[in-house]
Amino acid sequence: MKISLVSPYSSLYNAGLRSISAVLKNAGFDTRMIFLPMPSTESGWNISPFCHISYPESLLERLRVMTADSSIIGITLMDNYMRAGAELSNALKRADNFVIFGGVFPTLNPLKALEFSDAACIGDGEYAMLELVRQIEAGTAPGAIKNIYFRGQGYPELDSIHDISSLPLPDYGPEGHYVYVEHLDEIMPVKSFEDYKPFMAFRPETNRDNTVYIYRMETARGCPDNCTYCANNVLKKVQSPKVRFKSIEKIEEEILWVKEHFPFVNELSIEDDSFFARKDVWETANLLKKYGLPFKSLFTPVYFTEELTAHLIECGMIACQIGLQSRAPNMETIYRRVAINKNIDEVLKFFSLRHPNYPLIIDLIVDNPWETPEDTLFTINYLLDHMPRNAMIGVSSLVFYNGTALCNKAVEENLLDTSSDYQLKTWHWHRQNRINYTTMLLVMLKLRLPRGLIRTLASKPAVSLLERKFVTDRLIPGTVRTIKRLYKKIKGRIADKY
Ligand code: B12
Ligand code: SF4
Repeated sequence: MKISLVSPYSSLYNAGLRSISAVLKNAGFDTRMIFLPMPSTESGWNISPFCHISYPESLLERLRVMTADSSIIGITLMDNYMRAGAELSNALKRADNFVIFGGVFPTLNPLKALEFSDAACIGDGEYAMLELVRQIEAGTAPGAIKNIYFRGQGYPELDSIHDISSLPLPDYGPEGHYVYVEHLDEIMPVKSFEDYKPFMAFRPETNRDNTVYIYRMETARGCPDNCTYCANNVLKKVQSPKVRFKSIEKIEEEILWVKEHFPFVNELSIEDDSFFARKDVWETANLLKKYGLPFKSLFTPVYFTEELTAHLIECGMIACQIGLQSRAPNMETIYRRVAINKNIDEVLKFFSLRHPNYPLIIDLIVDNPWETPEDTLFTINYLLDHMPRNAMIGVSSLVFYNGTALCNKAVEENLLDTSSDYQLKTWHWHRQNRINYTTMLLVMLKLRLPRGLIRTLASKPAVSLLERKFVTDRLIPGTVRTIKRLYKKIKGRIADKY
């Protein structure tokens, strides 16, 4: 029996779907994996405030042909891919096949997911999918499977995989793997591991002689913390309240596999929500050092210590990303980050004094309806005073995820229109209909404009003059859109010329 597993994500990483495929293959089933990265529809240069990921009919037709032999079609989805999932399901659903959605979107929005699919997988999918495949192969009407919410039936009993080290390594094919190549408008078979090269290259156009090839990997699932806006808020309830760590041996097994099959990989990106929170993070770093693979990771201020960070850098941590989101006391409370932001002073001091040029990325959230201009100014002034010279900031627009504490608060206070497709709101600050003046100050900081200038523009009189409806709803978004249109035109002309 054939099973097609489809991913619409722009990154080919897909730890979840690859893990499911590996488990099915180990049990003797025949899977096909189809990756449909469409970076252009997700590009920051677009101007829509929603994630409009949609497919040309020609692509859908090719997919219909490719999946005609499949009894089951599994599609992985984050919220922003909801429409993509609906389009794929509408195109590929037949009377004699079964379409199942999995990933964060159906986990958080099962009823919405069931509008477009036969079933929604809640949380871990490996063994749920295996049981589904077995039942369908046996010719019985599938039902009563842990983690699977069948349309027309009730919410399922839940289960999660306690020992994630027991899972096989992710399935990278190449047999039976296909990737949509947007500029060719073609779904190409992956013929060798070498074919992954362009998809693992980091900014290939700017790094011609010294391309960085990144392998993304998970060493854990989950996060020890529980911020009110984060999907983990729900995942902790339906998946696992505790972080599940892979053993050092399992991590080593994956690294050895990568070295053998992707010898061109020269960097790792550790995708764990909070790498510094690993109990054996020290030893894990030693392992990465042993194999000479520089790495990037994410962390939360509360897990910072000088010794640990110095050790990680010594072991090859060449960049890291830290969640701050806001430094304003009100916002830290609203986000439930009072305790976990607590070491941020030490973090910034450490990098300012010891590694002023280190590529540290500080993540911030904007467009929070409870945040006042004063709150944002508090964060801006804090960063102006403490941020290391060459640190970068990531500015994301708040998206409400169904079932999170912050989303519930917004619904209770009538701040969110739940009849709209709010799941599709983009996180790009520059694609919003309204862009606050204070957001622009953060952007100036991101662009590393002189801090003296930003301080002047962040003065109270400047903010009270410019944080006004005409500026935030028309002037700034209008200017941003014009810049984007001009950029697209110039880019188009350059492309025509060469
Ligand atoms: C790695 C990661 C990424 C990577 C790789 C994504 C990829 N292609 O795989 C990158 C960095 C590219 C990325 C980008 C983004 N991400 Co991200 N990312 C993650 C992260 C940290 C881990 C995901 C992961 O690999 N988990 C491990 C695997 C094994 O678990 P899994 O994917 O959930 O899969 C399991 C189940 O869900 C299920 N399942 C999954 N698919 C399917 C399919 C079927 C058929 C079935 C049956 C089951 C099933 O079974 C799997 C195995 O058990 C999560 C955080 C988290 N806690 O999940 C955020 C997360 C998924 N990302 C998130 C977001 C918002 C984004 C961005 C939209 C925004 C941003 N500002 O970064 C972008 C989107 C980029 C884009 N182009 O659209 C949110 C999604 C929220 C939501 N409600 O949709 C999360 C949950 C972070 C958060 N804390 O809120 N991300
Ligand atoms: S620390 Fe990050 S990943 Fe963990 S709950 Fe908070 S936002 Fe989510």
